[in-house]
This record gives sequence, structure tokens and C-alpha cells, in this order.
Amino acid sequence: MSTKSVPMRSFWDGSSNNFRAILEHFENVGRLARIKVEVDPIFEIAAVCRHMEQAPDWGQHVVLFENVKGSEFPIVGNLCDTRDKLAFAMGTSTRESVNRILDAMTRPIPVQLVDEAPCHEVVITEPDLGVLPIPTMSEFDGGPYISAGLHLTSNPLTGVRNAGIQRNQVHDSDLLGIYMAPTHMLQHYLAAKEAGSPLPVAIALGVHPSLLVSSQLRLPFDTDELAVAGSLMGEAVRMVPCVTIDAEAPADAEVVIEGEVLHDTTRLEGPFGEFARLYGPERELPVVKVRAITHRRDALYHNVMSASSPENVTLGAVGREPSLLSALRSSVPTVRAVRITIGGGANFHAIVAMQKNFEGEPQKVGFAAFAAQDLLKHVYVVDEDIDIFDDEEVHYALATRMDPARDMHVIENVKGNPLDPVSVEYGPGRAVVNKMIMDATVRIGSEVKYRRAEVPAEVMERVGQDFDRYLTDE
Ligand SMILES: Cc1cc2nc3c(=O)[nH]c(=O)nc-3n(C[C@H](O)[C@H](O)[C@H](O)COP(=O)(O)O)c2cc1C
Ligand SMILES: [Mn+2]
Repeated sequence: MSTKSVPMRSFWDGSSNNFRAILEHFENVGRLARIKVEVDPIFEIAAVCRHMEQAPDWGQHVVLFENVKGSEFPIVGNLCDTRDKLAFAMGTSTRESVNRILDAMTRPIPVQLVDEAPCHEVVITEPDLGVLPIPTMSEFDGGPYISAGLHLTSNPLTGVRNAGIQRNQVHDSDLLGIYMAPTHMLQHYLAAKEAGSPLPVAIALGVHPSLLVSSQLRLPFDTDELAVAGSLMGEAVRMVPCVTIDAEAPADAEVVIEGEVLHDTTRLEGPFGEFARLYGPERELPVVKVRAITHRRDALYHNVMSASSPENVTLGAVGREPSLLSALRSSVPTVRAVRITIGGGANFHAIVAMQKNFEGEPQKVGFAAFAAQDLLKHVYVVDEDIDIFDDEEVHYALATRMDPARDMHVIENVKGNPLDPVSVEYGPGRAVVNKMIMDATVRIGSEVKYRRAEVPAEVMERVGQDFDRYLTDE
């Protein structure tokens, strides 16, 4: 039994646009589960998160582990594992979030620099990662991993900020591993390395989900994702200079790890359960030398489940759909909606709804999708009457409107990515993969045959308006 009770806000916190304010929102609507028994960060946290996620009554709850074995820090889990939770945190609905994000992308709000910050309430300049309750999640993971770390770096050549999420294996009390896919952060690292310098990085944990979603957007290089986050929150993201490195951190973060990605050292990293629910292999990868750990008083530690859980990919799906939608629309303006599926690891599958005016447009949509997002492999195109967020509707379209010989288009040997397990590798980091467009739209000219059989709309409406009449006994 624990007597600890975790306060949601520190007394001098003026903002509602931070991590704990979001938890308070969830608690206010009965969607925060406080776990009071002691829980072990080695596998047990992950198991509880997975059970909560799948339990009918708990799937829409955020989980607060108040009593974590071996650490003073409570852990927050299952905050980012459903579209609905992310939408709730961003003050929108699941259906509207893509438009909200697109809107925010068109009117970014630059960050605001401040010199006092909640994340500096406690400053530790002789850092020991052992104070943090860093979970181990998948059975064969190389060890504990920080999974929700928002990495803030600046382009060494232009000074423009970048935000992305990278996992960090704990190698030592002041040393983290890092895996940078071909992201913008990798470009910063390579530029620093070229200049013979380490890359300063602020790793922020426990930030408003708008920052995490924004970090997943596909924005052009040298565009500050945090300006979109500010627009999503309706208030500039507050940034504070770091204590030990030349970088800035989100002032309202729960925890900030200040460090440098070393330009001259690597270490064996992995295995780690990744987005395809498979293990990434052990490899020699760069390391982050930790210079300081700063945190709020009563700080909360944020964990994002890896691999097995949808949480690992839900942020990516929500963050990639807006730019995919605008890329598709610039090629075919009558594209109505896009869904990047969780089952497809938020990378491999996209479902697109469109109004088709010309035969062959669905193929154009497929090509545009492949061009826009590297890992996309299967693109399903349906008519706009299909609700693409309803799997049964999508199956209905595939079942009734698609002829495999006529409507399935395979494009062979496209540049692929070894992260796709069916890709064919021909060198380190180099692979080709076959891709497919499925056109499940009705043929032009077959509209009468495809008229959907429904109860007359006006009768449905009349009955619905006074429906209680049918449920009374008289
Ligand atoms: C939970 C989570 C973990 C991630 N881990 C990594 C990672 O370890 N390495 C990586 O390169 N990308 C990772 N990503 C994807 C990047 O954060 C994403 O591609 C981001 O948009 C990159 O931004 P950038 O190109 O602006 O640097 C992760 C995403 C999520 C949601
Ligand atoms: Mn970027």
C-alpha cells in the first residue's frame, strides 16, 4: 500500500498547456487510473499498460503509476495509445484532428524564450540516470529504454531548431544510446560531426502531447515543429536555455536530460522492439553523453510503450496523416480523407477516400502517396462514401468494388527500407521492395449498379426523430 499521492501541478505553474494539466483534464472526466501498488519498471509496467490498453473499461484511461519500485518518480503511461486520447489532449475530436493540424501548420506560432522554468526547479549537474524509473518493455530488449524523449537540436549551420522522438538505451549512469533513422536530427548530427563537434541535445520528457504529435509531422528541413505545436495549443511553446549545453528545452517539461551526441564514439545498441513489432538488431550506434538532468519538483516520468503496443505508432499515424493528405490533394484535389493504419505500423498501409472523376486517378493517388512517404507499401483507394476509419466499410469496398486482376497494381523494386521485413536488402541500409495500389472505387458508368440499398432516408429520419415512441409500452 502506498500513501503517496501525486499532486497534478506545482504551485507556481501558470500554464494549462503542459503535461500535468493534460493529466488533470483526463482525471476530471474520470479517465485517469491511479495505480497505487508498487510496480516494477522491468517488464511489469509494460504488462500493466498492455492489460489496461486491452481491457474494455480501461482502454480510454491514462495510467499513473504512483509507486514505482526503485524510484521517487511516478510513471505516466497509455497517454498516447489511442487517436481519441491524442485528440482529447489537443482539444479536438478524432475526426477533426487532421484538419486542426493542417490548420496549425499554415499558421505556426514561434516559440517564446523565457529565463525561468518549471523544468529547472531541480537541477542535477552530476547526473545519474539511475534516479529515473526507465522501463524495460520487450522480452529481448537490450535493457531499459527512454521511449518518450522529445529530442531538441539546432542545425549547426543555420541555427534552426528541430524536434523528433528518438529512443535511448541506457548504457551507463551518464551515457545513452541513440538510433537516428534518416531524420532531420541525423542531418544535424552529421553536420556537427563534419565540423568535428558533438551535437548538443535537450531530451524532454513529459511534454504536452501537441509537442509529441508535432514532432511526427513531415515538415520541410529547417522548419521548427514546435511552432506548429504552439499553434495547436493556441499559445507559444515556452523554451528555456539549458544549464550545461548550448540548447533550449521546453520550459514546462517534467524532466529534461541535457547532453551531447558524441561525434567520435559509438556503442553497441539494441536489440529493441520496434514499430513493426519486431526487434531491431544490435548495431554500433552513436551515444549521448549526459551533462545534466533537470526536473520539476514532484516530476512525472512519461513512458510510451514500444513494439507490441499501438502506442508506439499512434503518434506517428496522427502526425503523418496531415502532410500525406495535403501531398495527395496537390496531386488529386478531390482526395477527401486519409488514414494511416495502426496495424500497418503507421508506416506501411494508407487508406484513401476520394471522389473519382477520371479512371486512373486512384493510381495517381497511389504514386503520390509512395512519393510522399518512403515506407508506404500498400495504398487502398476507396470512394468517398466509404468511412475509412471503419474497417468493415473498407472491407465492404474491397469485397464489392475491386477485381484483383484489374484493380491491383504492383510496382516492383521500388526504393525500400530494411525496416520493412519483406524488403530485399542489397547492402547495409539499402533495400528494394514491391508496392501495391488497390483501386476499390466504382467504375465510372456503373453508378446505378452500385447504388447502395438503404431504407428510405426520409423514413429513417422521421422514425429517428421520435424514436422513444417505439420504446413505450402503450
Ligand atoms: C514513440 C516513438 C519512437 C520513435 N523512435 C525513433 C527512433 O528511435 N529513431 C528514429 O530515427 N525515429 C524514431 N521515431 C520517429 C521520429 O520521431 C519521426 O520520424 C520524426 O518525425 C523525425 O523528425 P525529424 O525528421 O524532424 O527529425 C519515433 C517515433 C515515435 C512516435
Ligand atoms: Mn524536422
